Amino acid sequence: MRDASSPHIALDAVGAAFRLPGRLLRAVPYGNGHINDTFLAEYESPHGLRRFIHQRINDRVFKNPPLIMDNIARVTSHLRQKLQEIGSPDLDRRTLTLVPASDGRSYWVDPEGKYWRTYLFIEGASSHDIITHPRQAFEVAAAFGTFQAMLRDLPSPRLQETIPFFHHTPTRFAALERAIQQDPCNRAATARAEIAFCLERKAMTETLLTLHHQGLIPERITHNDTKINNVLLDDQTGEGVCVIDLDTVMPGLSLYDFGDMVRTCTSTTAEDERDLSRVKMRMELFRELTSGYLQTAGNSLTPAELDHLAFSGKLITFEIGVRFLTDYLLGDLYFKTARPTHNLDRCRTQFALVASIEQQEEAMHAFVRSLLP
Ligand code: ADP
Ligand code: GN1
Ligand code: MG
Repeated sequence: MRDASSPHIALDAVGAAFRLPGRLLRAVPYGNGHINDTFLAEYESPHGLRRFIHQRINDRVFKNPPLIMDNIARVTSHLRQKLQEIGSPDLDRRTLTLVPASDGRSYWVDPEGKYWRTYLFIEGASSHDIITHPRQAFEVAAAFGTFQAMLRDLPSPRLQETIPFFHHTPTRFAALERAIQQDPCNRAATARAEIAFCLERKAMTETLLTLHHQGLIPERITHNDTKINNVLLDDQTGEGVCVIDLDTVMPGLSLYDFGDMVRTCTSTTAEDERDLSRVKMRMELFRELTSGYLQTAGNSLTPAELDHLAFSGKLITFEIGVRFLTDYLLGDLYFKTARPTHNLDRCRTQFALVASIEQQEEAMHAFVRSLLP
């Protein structure tokens, strides 16, 4: 189990490495991300209190942090330019803004060789782990849909792949099969039902890639981690303000993004809910989500993409469940966990949602069709 709080980190040294105003007052671990170590830091500046996010990049997950930072710098400056062009009043809240390190680079390497970056803290907005109002599903989807639309004309070269085969479902499935076979922690016996659930559904893992190879689903610039808490919603209006967590922005399929929104925005339960009777795909939330996505990214979607919106929810929920199960079998090496069976619990929640989507997939699909001209 990885410890998220890391008490020995000297955040004053981190702060000193970036071009920040004034003196560090305090810094605390922040947010519920599963990957990076995130801190909210307050500085006393000549203009009053200023807040920033310091983030230590997880180098087990991201093997080449400078490559990620190169993508993020290109993406955020493109977004800023697009926002400027449309006269957006709120530039510092509508896209992440990197604070440069003292040497002008977008990151700093600490004496242990760990990579750090700093963002302006986005004030007056919050990330949510659970949907509490249907409108939030619309706002999350509209934010990711707008993000995708604004990146359509990102100047070349192609973005770099920060994690190769990230959403390549057959590769994820093969990793699970290896973990089952090797069973290094003798945990497979405790997950027999979940393993059987996976093996029965292997066939669906190829579907999107086949369509892509047939030329029916194009490569796009996608976010690839479109879970609900990677969008900040305005605290006053509830509007989707800013898409965050840009480490996995890279070439991908739009259905990866829509699918992960279905996973995290159509059930009112947490990702690790243990009462599986509560885990349900709620049609009302799917309707909001689909409307938000089609209103912002819909124009550019091909018929095959539109035809697979409902399916993508099932596939990506299944894929993330497969990843949680794999990590459980391997001894919790990848995702941060808070208890010994945390990854197994998360996997069970995903598979309960997959089962719920299977029961409603035809109705979801019919709703998508009803929105099309
Ligand atoms: P991880 O990759 O670990 O998920 P994130 O980049 O998503 O890390 O950050 C973790 C959390 O920190 C987010 O869910 C969000 O709550 C918060 N956060 C990150 N960046 C900002 C920011 N610039 N302004 C406000 N909150 C932020
Ligand atoms: C991780 O970083 P975070 O917590 O937003 C993971 C996603 C998973 C998600 C499951 C780089 O997202 O792929 O879908 O957990 N990010 C990475 O909650 O692996
Ligand atoms: Mg995140």
